[in-house]
Amino acid sequence: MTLQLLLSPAAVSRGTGRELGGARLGGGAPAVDWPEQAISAPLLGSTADSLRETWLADGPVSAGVSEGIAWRRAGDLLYGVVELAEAGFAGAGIPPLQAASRAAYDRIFRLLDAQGLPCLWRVWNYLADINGETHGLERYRQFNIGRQDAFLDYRRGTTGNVPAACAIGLAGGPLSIAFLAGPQPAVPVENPRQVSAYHYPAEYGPRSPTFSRGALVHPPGQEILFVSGTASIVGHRTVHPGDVAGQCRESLANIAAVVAEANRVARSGDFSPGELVHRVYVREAADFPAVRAAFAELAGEAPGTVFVQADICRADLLVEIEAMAVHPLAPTGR
Ligand code: 3EB
Repeated sequence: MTLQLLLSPAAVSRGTGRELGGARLGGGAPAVDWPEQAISAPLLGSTADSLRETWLADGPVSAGVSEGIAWRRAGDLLYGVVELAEAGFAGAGIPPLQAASRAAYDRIFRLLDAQGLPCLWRVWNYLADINGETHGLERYRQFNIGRQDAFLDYRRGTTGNVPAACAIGLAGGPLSIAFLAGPQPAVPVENPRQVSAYHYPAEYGPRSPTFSRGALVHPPGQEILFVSGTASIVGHRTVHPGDVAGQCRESLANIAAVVAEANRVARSGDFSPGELVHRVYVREAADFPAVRAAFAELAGEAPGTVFVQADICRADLLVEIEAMAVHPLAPTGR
């Protein structure tokens, strides 16, 4: 059961029955019948108003809805999307976003256990007003508490073997979490230039974020590299505050470091920067020309790159970049 990532105009919405799931970026596109994460954020430099990213399986898919998670399964691969309105979690004496985050991950872990596919490989997290403060705490930090609580609830480690991820702020909307899971653990990858996020010191919040810098995952016959959302952080500190081009270059240097680390353990041969598909989040639309220029300097044409206007999880971060690539794997290897 192999996977293929398809980028298409969102106007194309008829399924073939082989869609595992995906994401819709931008606004105002028709609904589809596979789990699709709505990322309502303006596309930058795109002729289309919206784009669709779809994971296609090469065999039959089954589908279900479990505790509000819309999911599809192909062989031993599972993709799901859960959206939770925070209002439904008010009144418990803890910040609603924190409660919703814990509930969302608790539900995901129950689904994975029920499906016998316990390993969370890659998670895409989106929340409204990520840098806003309520209950005396920045909302991203509330999310981190709820997420970590769920990992602890289900006796999952909160360091080391944790999924690749991104956590991005949108203008509004529910907490939205999409995920890809499988039967065997991902091979986590860290970045020697950065403190692991799960070891960030307390100055970034009472609980560290639970994600790895990257992950190698292995659908049968494939190796996929996921590079998590990557920002202008060296050690644990933001570098180049106020300099969006500098932040973009530093983010790409961090991605190069993650790819180099991944290549130490990759089973399918080296991943090269040129084969990565990037998603670039830019905080201020006005910074887009500078980001595009700095990105092109280092990454060249990079077909498949999508630029999106969205908020980053630290107020001083102006850009964040995630990336992925798919390799075939020789039949003998696993
Ligand atoms: C950082 O390196 C930037 O909380 O899941 C990047 C990727 C970031 C994932 C997450 C946060 C997350 O700390 C922010």
